[in-house]
Amino acid sequence: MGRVVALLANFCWVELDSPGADGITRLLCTRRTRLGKSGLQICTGDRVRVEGIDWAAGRAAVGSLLPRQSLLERPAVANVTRVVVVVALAEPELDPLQLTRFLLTAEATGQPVELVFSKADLPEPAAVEQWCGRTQTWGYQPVALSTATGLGLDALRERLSQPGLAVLCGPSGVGKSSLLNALRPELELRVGEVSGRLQRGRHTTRHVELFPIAPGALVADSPGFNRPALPSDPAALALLFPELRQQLAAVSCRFSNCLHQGDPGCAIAPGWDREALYRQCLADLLAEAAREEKRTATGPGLRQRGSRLEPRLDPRLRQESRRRQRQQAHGDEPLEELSPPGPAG
Ligand SMILES: Nc1nc2c(ncn2[C@@H]2O[C@H](COP(=O)(O)OP(=O)(O)O)[C@@H](O)[C@H]2O)c(=O)[nH]1
Ligand SMILES: [Mg+2]
Ligand SMILES: [Zn+2]
Repeated sequence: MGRVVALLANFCWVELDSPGADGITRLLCTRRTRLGKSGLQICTGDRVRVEGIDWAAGRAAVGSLLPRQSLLERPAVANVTRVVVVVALAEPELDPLQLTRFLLTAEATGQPVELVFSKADLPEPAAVEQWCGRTQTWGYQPVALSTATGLGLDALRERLSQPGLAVLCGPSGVGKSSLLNALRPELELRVGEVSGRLQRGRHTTRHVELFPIAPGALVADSPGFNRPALPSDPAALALLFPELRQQLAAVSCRFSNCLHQGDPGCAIAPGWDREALYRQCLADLLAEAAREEKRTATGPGLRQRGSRLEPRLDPRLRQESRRRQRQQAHGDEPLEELSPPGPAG
């Protein structure tokens, strides 16, 4: 038994629950892209049984996957017990809508969510206070932190040292890798470029890697991305806002499918801080759902282009996919480089 701590193209590293022959704790395992009848893909964080162990070579194969307790969708990490959303107070400028989308993805795991404001050395102290106070009204207990001055590091280390699996997520460039380095100086993750390093080499991955920071406590650094997806069910959105969740637990709306936009009989009084952000997310989610419906209704058409067949795209979809490509080209961090398969080092 063990846990997948890093994924490579066709392999994964599995950290064993208890050391095997010669004290080996980590095995390089082959994996099928999909496991058995379930069709599930292995994620970082998955608990697995390994088989066919070759202790001398440090190799094995993933035999089966244990049921997941939770799943963070992006970055894909299974069995997360805490999600840490990291946004910078400056450089890059804090965008409340982007922060909200990260918080929603985090809340969707059903696990405790921590909010970290990084680069607290950059803005005026009043601005730090203002963001902390504001997000407290959202239902969070934020930590303002600076790896430059050391502010807030002990507070965060304490929260992350409990047994479990915490994932750092947030936009690129906010200081996630710097933060993990500061919590674990011996790590030396590459700052300002890519996170994660097992050995040198040219295997690429877009996946996450897990690092122990205290006994039983793992923290995942993840490659940044800038626009997390929204849930697909509009009625589920409100429950991902802690300030609404709390009110709705006490009083329910007159209509069970209420989208809480201030209609008569709605339990949510207008004028709350994230109301505009909530409505923006709701509008984006409905637009995405409409696009999806249109796509599936039309079906996957093909068109002839030169000698090739290529998928026929709705012009709006085409724009969307160009936007995605741009986002991938500029917004996301570069691919991580990982080692070629070899003995664990
Ligand atoms: N001023 C300041 N800069 C920071 C801080 N933490 C990280 N940085 C800088 O922010 C940039 C991005 O950091 P990195 O850790 O790679 O961010 P990541 O993309 O979220 O992993 C680097 O140039 C860091 O030196 C901080 O606390 N204060
Ligand atoms: Mg990084
Ligand atoms: Zn309502």
